[in-house]
Amino acid sequence: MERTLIIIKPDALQRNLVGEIVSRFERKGLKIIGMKMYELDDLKLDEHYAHHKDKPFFSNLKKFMKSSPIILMVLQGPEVIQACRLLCGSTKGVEADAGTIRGDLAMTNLNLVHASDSLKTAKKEIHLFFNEDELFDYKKIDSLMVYEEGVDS
Ligand code: FUP
Repeated sequence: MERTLIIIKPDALQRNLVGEIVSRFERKGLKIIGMKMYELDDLKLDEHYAHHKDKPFFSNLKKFMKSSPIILMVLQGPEVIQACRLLCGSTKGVEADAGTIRGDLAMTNLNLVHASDSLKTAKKEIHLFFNEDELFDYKKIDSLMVYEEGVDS
């Protein structure tokens, strides 16, 4: 079953938007199978943002991501990666569509939330932050309506 990693970033904690952001994913009908508060360090950030390590914004990005704790979530379900990317909106807040988390709540690249961008990345990112025993297997009673059929997830 498809899984994705969501990071609720330091600006969301500072701006009291954690509940608002979690609620956007919940209202969509997505299933939370893991969730925890976490403090990032250089080692994890170098791995998580390895593809950005030569970018000019890399050191500021790392500083920002370490500026307070974050919330990590794993969501699971059919097409959950695409659903979460669309809910988040494009990278820079001012350019993100209204109705998305970033489009409604952010202006800049301090954009409140991260969502994995592909199956391969999701697998890698979840493995970086969660042990399998921190991910929970349970039935969600609304899946019949959210997915138009009873999915076994
Ligand atoms: P996204 O996939 O939308 O989360 O964005 P990227 O993976 O391209 O970028 C990761 C993070 O780097 C963004 F959330 C914000 C930061 N960033 C900048 O600070 N400046 C940039 O020009 C691009 C990204």
